[in-house]
Amino acid sequence: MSHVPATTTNSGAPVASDAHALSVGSDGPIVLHDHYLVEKLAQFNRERVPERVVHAKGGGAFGTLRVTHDVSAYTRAALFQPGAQTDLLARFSSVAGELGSPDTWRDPRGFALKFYTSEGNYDLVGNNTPVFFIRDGIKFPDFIHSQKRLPGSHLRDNDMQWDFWSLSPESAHQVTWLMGDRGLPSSWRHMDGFGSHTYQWINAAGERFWVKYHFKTQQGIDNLTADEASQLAGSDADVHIRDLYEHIEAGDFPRWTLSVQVMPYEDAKTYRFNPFDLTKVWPHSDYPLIEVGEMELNRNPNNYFAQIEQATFAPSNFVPGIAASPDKMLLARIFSYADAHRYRVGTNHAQLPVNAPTSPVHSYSKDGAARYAFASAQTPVYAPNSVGGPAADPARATDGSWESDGELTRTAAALHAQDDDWGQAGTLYREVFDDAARARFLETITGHVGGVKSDAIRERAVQYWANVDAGLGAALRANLVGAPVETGTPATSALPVA
Ligand code: HDE
Repeated sequence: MSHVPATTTNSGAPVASDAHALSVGSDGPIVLHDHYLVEKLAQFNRERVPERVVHAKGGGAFGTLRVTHDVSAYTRAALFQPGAQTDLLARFSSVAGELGSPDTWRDPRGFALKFYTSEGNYDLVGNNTPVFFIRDGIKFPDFIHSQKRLPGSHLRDNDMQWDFWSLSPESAHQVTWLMGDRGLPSSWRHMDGFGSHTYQWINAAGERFWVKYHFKTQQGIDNLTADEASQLAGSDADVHIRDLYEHIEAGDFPRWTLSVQVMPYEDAKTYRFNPFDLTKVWPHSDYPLIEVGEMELNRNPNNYFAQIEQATFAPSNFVPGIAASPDKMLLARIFSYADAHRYRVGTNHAQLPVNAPTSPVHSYSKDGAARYAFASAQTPVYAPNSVGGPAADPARATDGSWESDGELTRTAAALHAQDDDWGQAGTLYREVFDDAARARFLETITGHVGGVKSDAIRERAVQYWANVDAGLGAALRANLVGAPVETGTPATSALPVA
């Protein structure tokens, strides 16, 4: 018989049985001091951590970023230096669905990356779309509430979703992306990834640049039809998790080409629209893609819960040479994610192996639940100190900076000539979609808006699309005349959230 290890308790002591609780006689009462029975049942009750409040359903893998081009003129970040190779973790996700929901619901897809760099972890937490629904983080909880479930019935509701969108015109660009073909990628391997926000890069001379990240799939873009997505939602809710895992197991490693758009620091002041507005893209004709390197995913997790469910990605995890920008959404996220991790995984989430940096940690944080790593007994727990403790080094760290002035205010003035909400959505619809894509798009929004029960909200939604493109609005209105009001949108047409 092959030698199998003896079963033990969590404390390592061998156990007598996994089949029989300790009882008085074979059919008598069980005894409370059967601590192994208690341990199994109590541990079972505590197997879950709170799921992510958005992006709950996902999967991921480990891999490598390999820099193939020289962008050191723009950043001194170690991971982006010529020839650098950096290990990484990627997690892809849908947004609206809870942990057990189908991978193929129409939705943006999370594209979260954690780079284990020599200067600390760098997290780039993006989506498969270059823009987003809103441009001020204060709206995010309300937006998500409107896209999820009614408080009474716990059901999704097209009226709630379109009420929010039609009252938030800044959402038009992202909703156009979403209702288009890119809302139903055929797998995580066949979609692009974006940092979405504008970030700041700082080079070795301290010069600052604004950048946007693009991860172009080398597998090619491939999308599902609404019917395919709907069928898969019923037949294989985990189709994307399965696809990624099995391709990596088979040695068919997915790759993406990383490029950046670089805007000179001073250009931002006179650009024709706010370059930090997350609902807009920078036309490549203004700032072409500059190739940086290649991302490959080549190692599956050994344990999904420990390495994917407990993975904590944070936009606040910057490294020297990379910093934030005046993008209000990015600045709100810099607070939110680390807060979510302390709540969801625990105070010392960054000490879990999947979240721990490969570079040394010399922080003055101490104690806290499940504290695992700690400094030597000789290391002081306070700064400043005269006993050789770690000292902050402004020359190495980069907080990033930019000029800013004006009264504190709660407004969103359109300060640039093209700070509008409809232009780029219309360009996407008219110039990027081809005829077939436009036809599918019209069919999709007809289905979604057709599911709105309120005449007033439906009318506002038609006007929303007419603002994007007059012909589109007219075609939608024509389709809706006499259209049956759907009693409930099918799974794949369940509206997305961010
Ligand atoms: Fe998120 N987002 N988000 N989001 N987001 C979370 O963090 C949040 C936004 C994105 O695989 C949460 O750990 C705020 C934009 C991804 O673990 C939470 C705002 C983009 C993931 C959170 C946004 C994203 C999250 C939920 C508005 C693309 C999954 C649980 C200011 C650029 C990461 C958690 C993973 C997860 C907050 C908007 C992408 C609640 C406040 C914009 C890929 O902290």
